[in-house]
Amino acid sequence: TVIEEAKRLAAWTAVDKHVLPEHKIIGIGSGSTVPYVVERIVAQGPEVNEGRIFIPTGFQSKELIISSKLQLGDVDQYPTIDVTIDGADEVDGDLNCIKGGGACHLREKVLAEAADTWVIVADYRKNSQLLGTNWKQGVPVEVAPFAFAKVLLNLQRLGSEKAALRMGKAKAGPIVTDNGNFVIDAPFPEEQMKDPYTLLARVKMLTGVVEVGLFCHMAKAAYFGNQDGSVTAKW
Ligand code: DER
Repeated sequence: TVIEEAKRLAAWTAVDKHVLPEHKIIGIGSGSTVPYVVERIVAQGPEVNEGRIFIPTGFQSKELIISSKLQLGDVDQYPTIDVTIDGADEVDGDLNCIKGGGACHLREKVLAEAADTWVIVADYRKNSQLLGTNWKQGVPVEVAPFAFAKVLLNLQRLGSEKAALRMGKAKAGPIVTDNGNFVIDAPFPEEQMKDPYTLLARVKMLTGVVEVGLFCHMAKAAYFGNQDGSVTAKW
């Protein structure tokens, strides 16, 4: 499909530009765009990948590394990472992102921060000027299950009237993250989304919040595959 081709285009462009032979410790994000990143890295050949270590951002990411027969490593062993490539739910004009559509944003943010270079890959649907323009599901907030009701109330008081616990589709009850936590999806008014860094700070401070799906001032570059086969790069 056009969207899958756009994801592949973004992923291949980013790998060709940012995953160089001298890069040995590589963070692998989560979602449906990242498999194209791994596909392109594998295509660099066994000699280049010999001696490289790949750090996952969750269960799905780990399985992708294993099934691609790449060497798996843990962030405990490699606290600093050469380059991490990941997807996003939406990216604004300053490279701030909403992430967490796949409920993987805690480990994703750890690896984004640990990386010398953090790069986003996505299809054209994620390329916005203002967060919340296309991604209407709200800011994903990972919370300790014990505190979810309190955090829900405090998010509503902070301005997210429609904040709601993310429920399973093929599972009765709320989804549970790779870390054993819940996720609240919190849509905020445009006014607040204009300053994602302030919003991030306010939400992160709420007791019981584990991590917030706003990644501000972290990305070095973002690549978006377009419907016409071109790539838009933002940096
Ligand atoms: O959960 C996340 O942040 C993922 O990176 C994800 O939302 C991006 O998903 P996609 O690559 O499947 O669009």
